[in-house]
Amino acid sequence: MDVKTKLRKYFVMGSQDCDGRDPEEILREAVAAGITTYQFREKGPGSLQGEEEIRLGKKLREICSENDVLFIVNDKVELAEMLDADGIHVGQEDRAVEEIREKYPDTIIGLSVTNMDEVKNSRIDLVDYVGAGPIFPTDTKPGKNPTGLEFLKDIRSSYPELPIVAIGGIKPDNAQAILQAGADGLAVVSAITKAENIEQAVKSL
Ligand code: TZP
Ligand code: MG
Repeated sequence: MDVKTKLRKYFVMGSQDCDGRDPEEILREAVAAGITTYQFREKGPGSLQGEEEIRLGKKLREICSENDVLFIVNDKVELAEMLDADGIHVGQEDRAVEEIREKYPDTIIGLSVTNMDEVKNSRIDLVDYVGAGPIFPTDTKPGKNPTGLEFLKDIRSSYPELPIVAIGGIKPDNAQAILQAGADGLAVVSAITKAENIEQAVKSL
């Protein structure tokens, strides 16, 4: 399966997103229901750091390996190497894509973009996909203005072949519109972590 196909159902989660539930259990349920990529993102209030983060990362990495789910690490390049991740996802303020690509010729690199200027000013030629958003308002990562679906259409028309993963406020009821606007994949946090029924949530994305 190529990377674009693997990005289709992209679950982003750290322990801080789990409201006290076991992240391992949530990931297992999501994997069983059909997610194709998982991003390990320990970030913000309540997140694990250091040894605890590594310990959890190893367990989650193993769940992905056993189930043929791509395992991507957010921001932390050294952690990604230590966990033998399939890829690294960085934002505009994180480690430069050039530097990561030079050191890891074969890793999957994802880059966050929040507007067309960022897309045009980034080394799109060096990344495997862009994470575009927040598309809709979200409480999970407040502070950025939602782009709306137009952003996906704009990226798609400028870069017909570029894998695009949409993120931010994505729920089963807006999933189809997002795919129709040009996204190849749907990245979600709360649509899964806060779902009453994880299986049903994943299946309807
Ligand atoms: N980056 C842009 S929006 C976002 C991230 C990590 C959070 C998305 O969370 P949710 O709960 O799927 O809206
Ligand atoms: Mg980042």
